[in-house]
Amino acid sequence: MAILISGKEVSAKVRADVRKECEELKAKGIAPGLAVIIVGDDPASRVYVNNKKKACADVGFVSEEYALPAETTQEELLSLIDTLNKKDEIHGILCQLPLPKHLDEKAVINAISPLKDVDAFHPSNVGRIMIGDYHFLPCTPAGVMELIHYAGIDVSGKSCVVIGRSNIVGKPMAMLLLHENGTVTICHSRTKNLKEICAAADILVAAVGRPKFVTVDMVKDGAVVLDVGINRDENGKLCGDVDFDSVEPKASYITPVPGGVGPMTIAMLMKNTLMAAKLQNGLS
Ligand code: L34
Repeated sequence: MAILISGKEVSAKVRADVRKECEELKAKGIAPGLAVIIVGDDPASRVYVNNKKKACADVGFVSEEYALPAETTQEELLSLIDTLNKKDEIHGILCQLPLPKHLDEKAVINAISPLKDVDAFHPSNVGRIMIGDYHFLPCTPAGVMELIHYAGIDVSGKSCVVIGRSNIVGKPMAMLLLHENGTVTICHSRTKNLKEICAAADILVAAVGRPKFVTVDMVKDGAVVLDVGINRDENGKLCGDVDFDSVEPKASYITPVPGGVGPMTIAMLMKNTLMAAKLQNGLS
């Protein structure tokens, strides 16, 4: 029986810390502000953006939502980002991904001022993470690390396997584990012997985006299993990348979906926005 690492619980603690610091900033006349841009009407993105707005209200941030129609042009989107880059009351800018196909995600990410880039997706922030000299960490991998710390798990010297190599999760996740002296392997769609590599992991992070992809035969006895996936199963029910029911008895620690990494992504966004407000006011 694994110990469940609750993202609900840990995210509430992170948010409580942010709330307290936000009050202190407000006493100095600084009200942290986050702008969230959502283009089109993807229902999952809508849920995540709503959760972000609620979190802002919960910690005391000002939040602005820019809900743009699916037909928005690249020029219109870049022009909005330019306005927000120059707006003093806005410290963090986030453009919810994925964008409709006709829009150029890379150009949009590049347009956000690195100082307001609370996703840490801008190449300059990505580079800073690579060399370990950063202000912002990408929210999802940072949230996974927070869960690992909260559970009291020491990464140093452990065999860590990340399944998935996206710029948003897999690659930075591997880097953060490496920073804590893990011995890190990244697996992906071309990996040979995926099962054997995963089954040797002390710490296994699943970020593939395929429902119940990680089965019990891929997990070592007593492994720590962190599930980044948010999928729908054959019955339309929310599920992770890990086949929770079969893996849970074999793992030492495991995160649930929902209520695991998802709420942490949002809590870390609050932390980054607070940091952005401090940075832009010469306080950090
Ligand atoms: N720019 N785009 C940008 N930044 C991000 O950090 C994200 N991400 C991912 C998708 N696109 C993004 C998110 O916000 C994924 N993500 C995200 C955020 C919140 C939740 C899940 C993913 C979340 O709230 N999950 C809940 C359940 C939500 C539900 O009911 O569907 C959970 O308990 O896991």
